[in-house]
Amino acid sequence: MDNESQRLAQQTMAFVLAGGRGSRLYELTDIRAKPAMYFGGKSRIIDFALSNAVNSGIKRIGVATQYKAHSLIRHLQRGWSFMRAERNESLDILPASQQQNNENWYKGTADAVAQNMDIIRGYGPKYIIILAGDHIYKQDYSLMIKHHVDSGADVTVGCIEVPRMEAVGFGVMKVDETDKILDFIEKPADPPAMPGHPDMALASMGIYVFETERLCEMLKAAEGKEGYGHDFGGDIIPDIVKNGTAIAHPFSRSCVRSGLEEKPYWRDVGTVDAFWQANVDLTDFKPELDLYDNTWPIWTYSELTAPAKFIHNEEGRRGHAVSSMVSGGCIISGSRLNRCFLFTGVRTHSYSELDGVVAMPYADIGRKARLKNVVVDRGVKIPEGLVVGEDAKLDAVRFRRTDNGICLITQPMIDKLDL
Ligand code: ADQ
Ligand code: ADP
Repeated sequence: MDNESQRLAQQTMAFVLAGGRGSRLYELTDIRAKPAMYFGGKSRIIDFALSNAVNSGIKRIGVATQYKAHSLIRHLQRGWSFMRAERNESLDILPASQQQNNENWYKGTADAVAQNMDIIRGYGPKYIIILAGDHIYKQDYSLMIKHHVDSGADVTVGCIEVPRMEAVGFGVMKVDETDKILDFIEKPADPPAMPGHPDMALASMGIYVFETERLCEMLKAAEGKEGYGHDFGGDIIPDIVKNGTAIAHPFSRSCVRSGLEEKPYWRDVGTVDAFWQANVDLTDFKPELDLYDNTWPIWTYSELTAPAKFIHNEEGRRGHAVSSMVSGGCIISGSRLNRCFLFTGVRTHSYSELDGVVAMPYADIGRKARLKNVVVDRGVKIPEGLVVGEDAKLDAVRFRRTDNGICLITQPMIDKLDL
């Protein structure tokens, strides 16, 4: 980070959009917003965007919450209170107006910013970086802010190359050799390919840098327009591409990588399959994401726990785990684990066999259970002898089984079983 980009980061406020539901995670987001989902043992998904902001030198952060915000707000209060006013730091939690059970409090992502403009301007940031609270990646935003300032554009949009068919869920852009965005289509049914790469498309990461006053004017001007959907990807960005200057900032220019990481890492863990895969991938011999990189820490709320414990049971059966990650407070008693990811405080009891299990905090795996390729929600008590992952038909009836054969198990699903 050079001095210039550091100085710009200090003049910037990060505004994190954390209100979305993440409906493709099904029951996992019934009680919590997607940004509050656990990821990688200790953290929640939102910790990645927030840590990137802090590690980039940004001192002002606002988090807009909306859908099922309780777990998220509690996490932010517990884990992020180290931001101190005495050091000119702040983390403001900005819930949509307090009506309950109404999913339209903020009309869209741009409205979430517009409604909080007074609070943002109160801090006087010259620049604002809009972030989504639901991706896993490490990025030095100060380099992107510098790119924005150097180019003099109205907006700078973070972008990444994705397989063309996956781009249907993203904003897709066409750029020239100076990074100017020539065309931007939100969620196209048939995403345009990148020149020379027929299988790839250039997708928006949903990260935008603006000059604050300029954004304020644009949001005000948009209000009067017919058909305004209050969305950055659907309205504001395409409008700037047509009537102003929008610049694309390739993720590869500001992603943070340790010696271990070969490629830039950016994941949307918005489906049960993607969530399972991204966690299990971390147990690889050489994972694509380095969680052990002390130079770019992922800050979080960490419960006080005793160390993980591996024990023989009374009959001498060993408890062991290979190619697995086991968080604090876990007790592996007389069970065998392979390719598993256990979050805080998980218990596995004697003679249980676990392969490809992602178990959220305080899950409890009963004796003689056999689980293969599952996600177990927080605190679920898996009964003695339960077998999952060996009979696709039965699993599909009992649990939420994906086309790729991953089963999501929650406590209500267990309670309904007739064992
Ligand atoms: P989407 O993925 O559809 O597209 P969107 O639903 O707009 O994302 O949500 C973006 C972020 O804002 C998410 O973090 C979500 O949690 C949050 N959010 C959504 N509605 C909100 C609200 N009313 N209040 C507060 N927060 C809210 C966007 C862009 C695409 C881009 C992808 C990249 O529109 O162009 O490609 O993100 O993931
Ligand atoms: P099993 O695996 O046979 O079902 P348990 O899970 O009841 O057995 O306990 C196995 C062992 O785990 C206990 O004998 C003890 O050593 C250890 N253990 C269980 N709970 C705790 C705890 N709260 N603190 C420390 N060790 C514990």
